[in-house]
Amino acid sequence: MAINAHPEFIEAEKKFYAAQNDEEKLKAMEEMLRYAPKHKGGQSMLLNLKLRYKKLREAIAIQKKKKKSSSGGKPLIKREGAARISIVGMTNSGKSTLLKELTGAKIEIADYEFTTKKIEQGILDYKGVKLQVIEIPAIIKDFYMKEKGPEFLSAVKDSDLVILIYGNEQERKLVFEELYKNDIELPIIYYKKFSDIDIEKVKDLIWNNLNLIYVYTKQPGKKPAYPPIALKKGSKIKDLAGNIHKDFLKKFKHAKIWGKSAKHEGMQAGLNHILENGDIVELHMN
Ligand SMILES: Nc1nc2c(ncn2[C@@H]2O[C@H](COP(=O)(O)OP(=O)(O)O)[C@@H](O)[C@H]2O)c(=O)[nH]1
Ligand SMILES: [Mg+2]
Repeated sequence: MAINAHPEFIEAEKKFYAAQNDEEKLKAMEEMLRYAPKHKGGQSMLLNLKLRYKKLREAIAIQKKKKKSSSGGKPLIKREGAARISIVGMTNSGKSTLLKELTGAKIEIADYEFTTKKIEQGILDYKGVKLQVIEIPAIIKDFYMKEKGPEFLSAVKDSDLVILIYGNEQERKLVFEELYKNDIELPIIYYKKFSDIDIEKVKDLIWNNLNLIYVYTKQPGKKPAYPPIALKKGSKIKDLAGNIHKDFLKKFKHAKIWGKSAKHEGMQAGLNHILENGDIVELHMN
């Protein structure tokens, strides 16, 4: 592209286009700057190159700072329950309202911007399973550069599911980009702002996207115990037994199963039997 460019410059430019990451790009740009034509005809190109170099150097510095603050420091909020769900969206999108509807948390809801400056949380009781729902303060462009942005984002990263509330397509994209730019690649439920969906349906939708099952344990001759126990989908009886107590695994004789995974009521099963949502399991010990 450059007129009367040094062969070194052309080499450096090739390196720039072949660069695999920002650091390599920056190095190539340094070389380009060194060998860029300094005559009058090349001035605007040189200026442009300097500007691009500065921008990239800043971007790399921010990335580094971000990594440091998201890996160090203690989390803003402790994990609770069987899973964490993060509600994200721009300001006034109805995040606090949804959090309140899902969990009954007492939080401030007001129609002025940026009401929530810290993470709010509540516990959603789904058929006896406790799930942590948190509300992240309003997402804005380049969120990670804002005060506490990295900490808020790492709370999202530490979730099992994201609910992204949006008003229009542009908002949806902006919030998604902010998550994506920060390597948050979690399952997302897109929730249109102020949509009047039955809250029980929203709870089911959340549960169905969590990759969890709940199972009831029972003792012989007794009713199933409440609350149920949450396990990862695909869990086996040995996971359930281990979850209750180490000794259960050692002393295990067999289990009796009622529910979806049982071929018939009270079916006898061993440690490798795969459980299904809503199963009732009776553990027999030696
Ligand atoms: N019309 C309508 N307004 C709502 C709805 N949900 C919340 N709002 C109002 O929108 C404003 C912002 O709600 P809020 O939940 O605080 O949003 P946040 O900033 O995203 O936490 C408040 O005035 C709410 O009363 C809804 O479903 N319909
Ligand atoms: Mg709020």
